[in-house]
Amino acid sequence: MMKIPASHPRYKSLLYRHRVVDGFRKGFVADAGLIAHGRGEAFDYLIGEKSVKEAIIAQRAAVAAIHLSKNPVISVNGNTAALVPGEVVSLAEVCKAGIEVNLFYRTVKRENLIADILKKHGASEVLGIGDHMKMIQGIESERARADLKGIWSADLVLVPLEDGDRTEALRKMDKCVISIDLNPLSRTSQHATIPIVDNVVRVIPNMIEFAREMSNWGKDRLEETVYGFDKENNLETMISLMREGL
Ligand code: PTJ
Repeated sequence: MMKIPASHPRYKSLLYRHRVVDGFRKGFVADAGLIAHGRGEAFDYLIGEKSVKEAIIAQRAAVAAIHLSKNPVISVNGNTAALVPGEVVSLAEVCKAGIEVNLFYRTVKRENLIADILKKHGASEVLGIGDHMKMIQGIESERARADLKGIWSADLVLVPLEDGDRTEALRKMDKCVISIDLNPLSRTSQHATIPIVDNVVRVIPNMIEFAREMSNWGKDRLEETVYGFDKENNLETMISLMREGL
């Protein structure tokens, strides 16, 4: 990976950009993943590249929902594997969630590379690999694949950085969908049960912290946090903040 001088004023942004480029060169980030990352950078700029209050509220509601769920699964694609592989494994551990590889531009090679990365970061089991998958109705792409032990039977799915064809289908299956997408207007953000409009590189570490904090909370307090979340208001505020940012 290219060495970026730590003194560079945009060090962090460049570091993450190069992680995605490096992932593309190694063959596990899709070429379109580079474009997706650039789009994310632009939205992030508009919110000051920080987790704003509304994003934190969404993240806390998301963690409370995960703690209340019976079979939560974190879906991992190429960009997520490049940006926050270790953090995803830690979050899954704290929340007792499954980890499943799920790709839009699926190839077996990419799938296996991503599973290896997650295992190298400590994942004991990575779902979504192999030929024993069910196909989710209403999705034309390879994203329809769902592991019987994972997304297929999950009551909650966390979907970081996704194109817009799956969230609606998962909602139709009565699953709670938590999205992480910097675009508040995307179909994913609009259709998710709890959309988090923030950068995945900040969201996952925040969620780990909140998950630890809430680990001994009772059902009532967790439910209060989930039901207190106002999705429409949250998304509208995020859009206003971006407008102001412009
Ligand atoms: O690895 P694959 O094959 O599953 O493909 C992954 C990509 C991301 C290429 C695929 O899902 C795709 O084409 O996604 P889109 O339609 O470009 O949507 C990605 C969304 O994530 C966009 O709304 C971006 O603004 C947003 N985004 C990009 N980077 C980040 C992000 N959101 C949060 N954090 C980011 N770092």
